[in-house]
Amino acid sequence: MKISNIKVIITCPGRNYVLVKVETDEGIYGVGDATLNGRELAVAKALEEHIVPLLIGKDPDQIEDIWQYIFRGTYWRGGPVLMTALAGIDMALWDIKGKRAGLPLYSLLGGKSRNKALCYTHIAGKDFAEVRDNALKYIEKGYKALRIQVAIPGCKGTYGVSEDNANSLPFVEEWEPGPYLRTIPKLFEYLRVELGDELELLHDVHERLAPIEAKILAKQLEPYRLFFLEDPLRPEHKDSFRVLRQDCAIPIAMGELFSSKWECVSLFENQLIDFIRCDISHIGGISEAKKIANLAEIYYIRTAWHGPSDISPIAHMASVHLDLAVTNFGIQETCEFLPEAYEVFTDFPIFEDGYLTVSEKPGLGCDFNEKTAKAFPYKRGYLPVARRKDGSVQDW
Ligand code: GCO
Ligand code: MG
Repeated sequence: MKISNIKVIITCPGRNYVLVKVETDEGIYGVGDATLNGRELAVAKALEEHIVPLLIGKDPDQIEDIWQYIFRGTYWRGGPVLMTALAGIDMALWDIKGKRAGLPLYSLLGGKSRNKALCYTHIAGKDFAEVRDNALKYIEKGYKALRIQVAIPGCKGTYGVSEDNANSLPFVEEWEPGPYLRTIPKLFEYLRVELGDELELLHDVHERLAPIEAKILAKQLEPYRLFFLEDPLRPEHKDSFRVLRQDCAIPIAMGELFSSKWECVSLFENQLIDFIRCDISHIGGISEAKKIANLAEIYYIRTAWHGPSDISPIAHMASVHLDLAVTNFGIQETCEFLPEAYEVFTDFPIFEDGYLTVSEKPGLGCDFNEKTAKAFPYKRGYLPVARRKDGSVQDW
């Protein structure tokens, strides 16, 4: 079997997605997700101009060799754009392998370690009462775990709380650590009273704090028993996690900004995090994610793959296959897709009573309709930018 053609399709069924379709001379094809929010065209060009020409004529069964060839066979390598491009190819190759074998991906990864994957989704609100009301709606749907964000008083626009953004240029949020640090512990104190002890609560700091600020927050959140505190710090200086870790009993999750397994090593070896949250679409795909999960297993660190709505259902399916297969699974982030997405994609992870599963279809078990994908053309879009009240740029 040989790779005969690779299509890169950019579609916007409510959100922009970059989809990869690897075709073979025997008619079997595989699909992958190469979406990088706000940088979609950069990934698409990297694929079309630099990566696809290398792969025509190659044997799609040789996933590891193709991965190494794209990553190590070139001098300039790594980073989010190239690793997202590589992820799109890697997923499509695993999809082909599964279809050839007639087996779902989880089976190729060693089979099921569990029958279903505990998941969480995002809840936000303009004030505490709105957060509670939204949480109750999702508890009603069956969710056992929720990631909670709230608008910060005095700050225009807050991470996790949606804002209308009519023009396509970045919305400018205002953000200040002081009000944030005063608000969040009170929010979780309120939620434990209002929602009880059983619900698993999570919070995403989104890398906005300095090390000592993160530590102050983590200490104050200890009594509310978070499932994890996500991305308290930026990934650039991993030693800062020691500040946070010392004398603080709160599970820490990290990894959505990572592009490779090497970024995980010092956090694992020094046991500075408890959950690894890489995005399968941004770290080079299923092959790299499996290696990361195996490295994490040594330290009893569990997986919590990134699963927001800005990656496509294809990547979400890949994540759930891994969740079912790896022994050190922790939790899976999930989202509700917009109705237009159901016109483009054939399958989505199956949600039932707070858990996710996948169908028994071979490979990833998700396809997309090229014709309808093309009917939703790319729309330029940016993530917001955050500034302090004095006008200076803040990490987003
Ligand atoms: C998460 C992430 C997302 C990001 C988004 C940016 O935990 O799901 O932090 O909410 O903001 O993926 O593109
Ligand atoms: Mg996050």
